[in-house]
Amino acid sequence: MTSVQLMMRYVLTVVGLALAFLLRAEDGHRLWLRMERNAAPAEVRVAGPAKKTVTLAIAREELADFWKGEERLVLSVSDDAPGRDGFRIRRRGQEIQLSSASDIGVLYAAYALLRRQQTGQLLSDGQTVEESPSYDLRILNHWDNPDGTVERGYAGRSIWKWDELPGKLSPLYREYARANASVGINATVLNNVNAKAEMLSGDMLRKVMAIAATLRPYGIRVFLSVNFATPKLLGGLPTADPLDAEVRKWWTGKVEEIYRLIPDFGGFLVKANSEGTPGPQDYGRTHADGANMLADVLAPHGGVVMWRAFVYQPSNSDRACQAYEEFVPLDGCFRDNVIVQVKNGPIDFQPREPFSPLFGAMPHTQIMPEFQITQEYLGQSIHTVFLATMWKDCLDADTYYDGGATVAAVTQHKVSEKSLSAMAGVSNIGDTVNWTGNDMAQANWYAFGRLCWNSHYTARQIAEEFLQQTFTDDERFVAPMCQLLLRSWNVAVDYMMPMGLHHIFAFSHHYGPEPWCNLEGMRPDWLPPYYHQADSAGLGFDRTRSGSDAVSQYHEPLATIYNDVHTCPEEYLLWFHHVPWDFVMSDGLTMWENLCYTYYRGAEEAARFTDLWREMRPYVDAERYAAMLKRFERQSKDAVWWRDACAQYFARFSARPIPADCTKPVHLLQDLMEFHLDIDNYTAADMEKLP
Ligand code: GCV
Repeated sequence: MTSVQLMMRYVLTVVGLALAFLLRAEDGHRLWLRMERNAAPAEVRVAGPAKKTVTLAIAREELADFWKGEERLVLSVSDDAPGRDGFRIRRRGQEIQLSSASDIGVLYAAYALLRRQQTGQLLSDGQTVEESPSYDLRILNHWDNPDGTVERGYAGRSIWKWDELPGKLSPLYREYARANASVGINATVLNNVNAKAEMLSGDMLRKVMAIAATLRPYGIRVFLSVNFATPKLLGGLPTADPLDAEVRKWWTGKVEEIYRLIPDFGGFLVKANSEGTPGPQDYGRTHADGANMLADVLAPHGGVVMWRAFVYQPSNSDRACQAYEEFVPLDGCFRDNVIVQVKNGPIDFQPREPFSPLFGAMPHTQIMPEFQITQEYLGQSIHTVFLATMWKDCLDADTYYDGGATVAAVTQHKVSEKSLSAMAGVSNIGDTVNWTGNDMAQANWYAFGRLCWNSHYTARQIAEEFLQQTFTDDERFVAPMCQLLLRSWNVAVDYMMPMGLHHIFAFSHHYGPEPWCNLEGMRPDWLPPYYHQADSAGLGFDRTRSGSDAVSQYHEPLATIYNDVHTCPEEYLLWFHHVPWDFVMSDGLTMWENLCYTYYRGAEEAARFTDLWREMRPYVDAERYAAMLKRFERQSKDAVWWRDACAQYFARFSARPIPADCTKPVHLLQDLMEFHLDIDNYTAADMEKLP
């Protein structure tokens, strides 16, 4: 570096430091709701008869506190305004009217107006905006346990403080409700799908009641995950058989008890006969028998059953095929208040999966998508991976049902007679001060809500408005960071599992690579070699018609497109095919060369993320800047770890060298294979232990 360059770097650093000092320190707790409170309240009036609800009072207060415009605001609940949580905002001269058929719709309108203020999209005179949500139920799934731990949680402990409830209400509950309402989320499942029977004890239900009361004014209904064997485990019955009269009676009594405490209780989420959980199959019954029994008990109270389709057994059948095989024969057998909850891909929230073939395969059943906001398989709370891009990829995918219908259209019942629609996201929230561990991971909570509200929003639009509200509206920050967020999913896929590779993670905690992991005595479908199938001939899982035939679960023309190695989209190549190492891809390079180059490209791009973040220093407060820098640095090291592990490990099978123009690996394969990360609940200190 020349002395001029050194001087420039020094000057830039000093300027950066001075600017960062001037920016108020922030801990990320305010999320995207960083409006400054007015010194004097804005003029807000509630019109019409429904003046008194707490929800309307909140809407009024939010606007009085934070609306900066000159206009008077008039809120009203009226029958001629949009229903189903929708709203209308109309500007007439110096008055802005916010109306809806419900008070919660008015609250959503208030947050929409404040968002417009924050993102510079003010209404012109005469302009009217109308919105209504894409999905009826916009629901977070917490995998929080009664002991305060969070399964796949990377942001501290659970925000639900069961020990203190119902006597003490943490201020977090109200803040959580407000943040969710601000993006239109209207339901939450408080506890883990791997549910403990004790969740339904009288004591716990009184605690749930206290949370429900805090969330209610913000339009959020509470649901619980239930253990299917609760009548046995808690009720002392000899069986949990859904067709047993005593079992049904037990559930009826329990549900009545719940509704006495929580009149607007949402219903149950059930993980049954999946990964060892109990379920109706334990008694020779079907998923429909189990779901319908609970649905019948909940129906008189207006409750709903969300029954998960995440099922697979250690059988000879391809894991990717099993949910479809079990559920499609049950199409049309579920009650109207049952929704079958389907993970976006056929395996398990992998970095990239094709959409689950169940979307578009059960036209007589309400189906809802389940996405994972918490980044179990995407670098947890260390890596920055903006998931709206991935979720859009799924929602916009054409299932080819009935000649053509996207996953969004199918699940919003645009092409069937069904009515109740829902979308679930597995929460990334914990009690750490910035809620999600990684400040940028707040974008995924935000994006989930925004996409439930309107599945047509683009990932770019969501990224921009998140950045503007959560950090700054300075274009010098928003434009490059938006680019980074939009690239981040593809980059992570490139350095972890390109071209359709999947599930080659370290065992159990799923942080970091272990494509070699082959623990003796373990279920094969929990081990990476089951998925990558590397051998001297090639790489990838043969799901073609001559393999596991998973391709046939898709409607034509997809089945044929996926089945042919020459037409299969290259991002899914190794998902559907066992591909020879020398197979020539569309860029003229072999599969092996492409694999190596993609790993290297991913690692290079991850390193550039860190450089870019350094350039963002003048625009970000010191605290969040430093916390994110640490994470970006770790992410780029992890990308090299992934690259070196996978390229060198697969080279053992390909018997081909890593292309000469790729730099030398930083790590020796042997060292990486001997490294074992021991993490249960990730803390920042664990970052120091990684390769
Ligand atoms: C809640 C994967 C995760 C589990 C999770 C399960 C599920 O297997 O690793 O932690 O359990 O999915 O979605 O039920």
